Amino acid sequence: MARNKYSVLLPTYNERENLPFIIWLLVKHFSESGIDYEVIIIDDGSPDGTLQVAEELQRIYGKDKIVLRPRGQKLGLGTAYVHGIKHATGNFIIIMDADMSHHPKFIPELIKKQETENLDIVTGTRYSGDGGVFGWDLKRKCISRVANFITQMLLRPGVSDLTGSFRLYRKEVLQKLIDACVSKGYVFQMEMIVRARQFNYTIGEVPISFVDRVYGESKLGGQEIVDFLKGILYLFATT
Ligand SMILES: Nc1nc2c(ncn2[C@@H]2O[C@H](COP(=O)(O)OP(=O)(O)OP(=O)(O)O)[C@@H](O)[C@H]2O)c(=O)[nH]1
Ligand SMILES: *[C@@H]1O[C@H](CO)[C@@H](O)[C@H](O)[C@H]1NC(C)=O
Ligand SMILES: [Mg+2]
Repeated sequence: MARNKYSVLLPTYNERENLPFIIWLLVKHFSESGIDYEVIIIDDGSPDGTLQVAEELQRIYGKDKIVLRPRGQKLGLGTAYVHGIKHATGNFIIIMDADMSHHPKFIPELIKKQETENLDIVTGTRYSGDGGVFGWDLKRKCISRVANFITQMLLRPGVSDLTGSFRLYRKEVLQKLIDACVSKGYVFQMEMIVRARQFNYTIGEVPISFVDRVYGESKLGGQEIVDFLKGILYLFATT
């Protein structure tokens, strides 16, 4: 059997402080478990100089491990994945945030789950087993819980964490889902799982602990919540 290769898609926008640490952890956990990998950094013209930090990291860890696919301006997360997957050479794709909310130590667990059950998708979940959220204030915890609850009621996706974005996909599965998904922003991660159910892909879950960003700014505001509700209703109406 051919050996698997894992391409990590790492979108960045103003992650200068976080990037060296997340890359160091990724390299550490991949090399310790003897897993073949590459990290594709998709920086959207961050004004804080994230790209220069990424270039330095590429010099340290090598061009085969750290791949840079920058874009000139902030074009959004959804299209960052579309852009990144085009350059991925692995047969599996891992999607995660670069702000240290998603710890690379969970990656071997996602991979093991995929291998033992031969799954199409494995998603990190904050809402079952040992999973959890750290560093969020009560307001944000409530918003996240309520959003998840509403979605569970309306869409019955059979997955406990819909808005999380720490996931492992077979490459061709992710490509099909990206082609099928229409929503943007926060709803995107949720639509991916809802569509995956429609296509009858097999999905597994691994409990993860999610830690709020220490460096950099959060953007969750009233407009995001309104967009999110609109997105759920759209999915409810069309699936
Ligand atoms: N390439 C690219 N990356 C982005 C863009 N927006 C956000 N990101 C990155 O996508 C990941 C998730 O974004 P976050 O800002 O952490 O979103 P969040 O986790 O919902 O919110 P906070 O962590 O509270 O700010 C991070 O690695 C960001 O740097 C974008 O427009 N383009
Ligand atoms: C998924 O499975 C259901 C039930 O077995 C079936 O009716 C449906 O046609 C399948 N959908 C696809 C896209 O294969
Ligand atoms: Mg974040």
